Amino acid sequence: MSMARRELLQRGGMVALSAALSRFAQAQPVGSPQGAAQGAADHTIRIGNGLVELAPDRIISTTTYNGQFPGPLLRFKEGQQVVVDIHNDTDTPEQLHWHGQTIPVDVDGASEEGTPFIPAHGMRRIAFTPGPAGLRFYHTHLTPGADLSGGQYGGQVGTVYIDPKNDPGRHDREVFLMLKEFQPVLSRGGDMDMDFLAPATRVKALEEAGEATMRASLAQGMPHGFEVGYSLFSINGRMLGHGDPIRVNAGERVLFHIVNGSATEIRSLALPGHTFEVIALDGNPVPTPIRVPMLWLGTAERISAVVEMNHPGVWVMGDLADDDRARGMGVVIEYAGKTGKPKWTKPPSFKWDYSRFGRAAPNVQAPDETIDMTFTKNNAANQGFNEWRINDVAFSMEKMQPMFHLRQGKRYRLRMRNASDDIHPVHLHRHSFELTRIAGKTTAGIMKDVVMVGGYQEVEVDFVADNPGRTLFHCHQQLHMDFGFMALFDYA
Ligand SMILES: [Cu+2]
Repeated sequence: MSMARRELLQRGGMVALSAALSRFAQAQPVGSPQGAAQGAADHTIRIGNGLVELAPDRIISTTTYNGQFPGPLLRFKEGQQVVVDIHNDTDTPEQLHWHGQTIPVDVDGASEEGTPFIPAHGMRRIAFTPGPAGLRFYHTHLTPGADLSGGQYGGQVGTVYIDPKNDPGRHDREVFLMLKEFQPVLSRGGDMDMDFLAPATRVKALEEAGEATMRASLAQGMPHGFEVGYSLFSINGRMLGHGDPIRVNAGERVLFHIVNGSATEIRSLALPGHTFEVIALDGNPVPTPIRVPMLWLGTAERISAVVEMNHPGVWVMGDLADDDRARGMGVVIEYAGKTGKPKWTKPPSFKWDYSRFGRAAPNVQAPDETIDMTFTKNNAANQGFNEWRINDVAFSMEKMQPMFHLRQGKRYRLRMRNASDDIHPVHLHRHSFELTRIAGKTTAGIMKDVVMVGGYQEVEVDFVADNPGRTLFHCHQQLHMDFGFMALFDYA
């Protein structure tokens, strides 16, 4: 007898059993909540192939949620349980990760932690209590490695907004933006801007070590490890100029919720003549909401920002990189009564410094323990791909061994030291962390679940071990994650 059937019998559901049995034969009712296995789900997600029309002559076939890209916007209420049915119509077992939520291992959506797979041509019903409030997202969580049709290279990305118990602030309306590239190709060198972070302070020892390792590899005749580039770029699944414009009225305050849904890319966003008042990072309100002329989002980062529409016209809101914008990374903002060709002007130069949104921290709360992590790159070491290591260990998907052991209730500091010249948007599952030191500068009060660690820089974040169970830490750059850049925490 299957687990599912035994559970149903124990709940005394003989009457409902025959009707329910075919439906639940492949399901795995999970979570403690009574009744989660009965009745209709609050949301149903179907993983399957779909067509995405980025532009009339740019229609791509990829794996999607509910046949659309982005996946449906899911609105949850903070603290109010949801039941979600996830059907997998593909030939491959799947994981659906609820990024940025403090939920149990069983539903988090990471096999490394022990979340059961959604079987190929099967389904899982899950139930969980959403939180914390704010902008989250959901995405597939596999390691496709060299297969650029798999994982987050495809269309399995959607936005989650968890409505807070209290209203977040004054605005006239909300607009959700999903930034995403398609048609990935392997290349031998990145062209991404790596020079936008502040402070720019590098740690000399990390730089010397990283440069020496790289020189030695090249001297042995190794090529540079593969990178990924894209030919198509989109906002909300449409290339610039091919979706509906965002229509605004002069004087309006528009709250943008922006998700970087990329598998590998760091994105920037500017709107000529306007500023962004950043009110939340990764969905969490910031202590100091200030105005900035542009936004930068590492892979999987989110920003909520209010734009006061005080510069009438027809504008391109887009990426600073001309090539990426020309290939679709932008959206038109059109004021009522204004017509003409959308205009783009390059904004003045500006460095992205997380600590601007924090509060000064003369006395940062001391952690119970500090965990040191050093990130290293082994150039082109794995079939031409760079292999990534944390404290000299590349994560093994076969062994899945926890590297760090936590004690419940303790406050931990991660001191991350990047001995490579890449920026790594690192992510901690099932917890939020507080930024405490960015490239030598102390800060406090900024709660996030992804942080960009600059090339040869050091970043410190603190978190409280308050959500027991295996917890995955990884770089959110898909190529880095798939080739070693992961580690598991568990709770003793
Ligand atoms: Cu990385």
